[in-house]
Amino acid sequence: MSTLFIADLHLCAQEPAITAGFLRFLQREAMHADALYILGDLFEAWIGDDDPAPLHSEIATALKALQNAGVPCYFIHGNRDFLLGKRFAALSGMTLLPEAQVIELYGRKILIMHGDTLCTDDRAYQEFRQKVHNSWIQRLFLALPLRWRLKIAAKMRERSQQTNRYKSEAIMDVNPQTVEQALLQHDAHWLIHGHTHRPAVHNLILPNGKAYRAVLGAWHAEGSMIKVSADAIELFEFPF
Ligand code: LP5
Ligand code: MN
Repeated sequence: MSTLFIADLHLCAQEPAITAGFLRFLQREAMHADALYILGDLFEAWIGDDDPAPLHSEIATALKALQNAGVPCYFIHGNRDFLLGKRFAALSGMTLLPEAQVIELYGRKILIMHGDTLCTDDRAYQEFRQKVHNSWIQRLFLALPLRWRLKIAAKMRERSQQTNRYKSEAIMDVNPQTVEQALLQHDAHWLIHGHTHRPAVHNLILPNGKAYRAVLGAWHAEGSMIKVSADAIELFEFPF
């Protein structure tokens, strides 16, 4: 048996093929797993659990079916869906996890995160993140009418795409020292994350021995998943 990890599907109404691919993945793969971990940016943008977008109930129903089939599903927020809340978690049967979580699978301790907090060279992002993770700012935002929230989110997406054009690729990747600190702090030798959209398994040498950083790919023309079993931790790209 195995446990599956995915991230960065960026589901939205404009990409129905990815949504269809995800629904097939749930049916064909996840249904037969010990558990499914979704490590953030499941959605392109999340402006509150009260958003009546049909996609949200479609995904909640499919995820709930997974739980009803006995496959637990866990969720770590990404930088696009950090407002996904208890109401959607209950509807979908997902268990919300903190931004960094150590799990033990088949005798291995694995640190899981979305990955954006590892990109510490991107100071502008880290400052932005601090602001939008302020509980009062979030409460204020969620109290706004939905149409205002849609406009603000669109503006944020636009500004992000604009600023990203002028950022170096290196700045938008993880900082190696930050990765090492995270692994040492959590006493783990495996790290699985998403966010950077740079799928790979990296070998690391820590002061206390070998370690591995496994990065999930974003879902575009293909899906990406990491499969953890008693024998191996493998990264897969697959047609959905
Ligand atoms: O997301 P992506 O891949 O483009 O880039 C990310 C970082 N950008 C972000 C911003 C998100 O895209 C915005 C999503 C909004 C949806 C949810 C709305 C919830 C609102 C909640 C309010 C409480 O995460 C980007 C990183 C990149 O990853 C790589 O790591 O570089 O970081 C940035 O672009 C941050 C910029 O440097 C600064 C952004 C300033 C945005 C200011 C918004 C002002 C508009 C407000 C209108 C009222
Ligand atoms: Mn992300």
